[in-house]
Amino acid sequence: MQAALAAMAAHTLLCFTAASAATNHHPLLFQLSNPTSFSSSSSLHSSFHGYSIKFPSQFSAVSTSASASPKPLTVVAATKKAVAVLKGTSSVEGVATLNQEDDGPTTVNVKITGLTPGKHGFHLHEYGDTTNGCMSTGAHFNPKGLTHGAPEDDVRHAGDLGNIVANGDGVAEATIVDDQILLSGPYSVVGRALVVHELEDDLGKGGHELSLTTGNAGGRLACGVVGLTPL
Ligand SMILES: [Cu+2]
Ligand SMILES: [Zn+2]
Repeated sequence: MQAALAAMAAHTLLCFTAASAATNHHPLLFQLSNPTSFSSSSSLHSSFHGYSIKFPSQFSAVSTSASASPKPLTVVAATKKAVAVLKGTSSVEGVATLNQEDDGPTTVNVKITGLTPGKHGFHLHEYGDTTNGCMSTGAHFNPKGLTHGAPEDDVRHAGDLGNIVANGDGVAEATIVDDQILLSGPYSVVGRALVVHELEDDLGKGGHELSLTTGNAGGRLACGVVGLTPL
């Protein structure tokens, strides 16, 4: 019976492998295509160990030696902490840490170097997607569907964190306390991205056609995905 299951599983594995290997010639395909690979169940076992395909539960007999599944990731701590490492295509880079205690506001400590002196728009953008650099992080995080504004405005994007100011050495350091960029709940910003901009954010008041969407803050110099970090 176990041999039959193993053979079925092997067939399943071969189908999976053949499908995925059709275009990239995965070496495992050739190993399994060799009939001697099926001559004993032990060789099947060794094949499974090196390959992460998950079998239906009825095939558990051939994968009982797999290590115990890891505990599911849960975020239950009252205090949450996250970090974003900002990088881009220029020399601008930095780190932001985010802390939230219980249901209080989030405190962002940010330091960014390589900037031109002066104000630079600093936002929490919707997506933690950097496949196309900072461009693919989407627009300002805006779960309430409002227009762009200043952090202290009632009408603002949740992601509107205003400006950070670089000194004469191009270094901007700031501590921002904000109650709209939470680290838990349905509007959590974990998995989204912080972005620092080329220009000053006019906070929605510049009268430019982009003022009410982006604050007319110009290009995206650096960005980083917000991810959980140990407390
Ligand atoms: Cu932005
Ligand atoms: Zn905005």
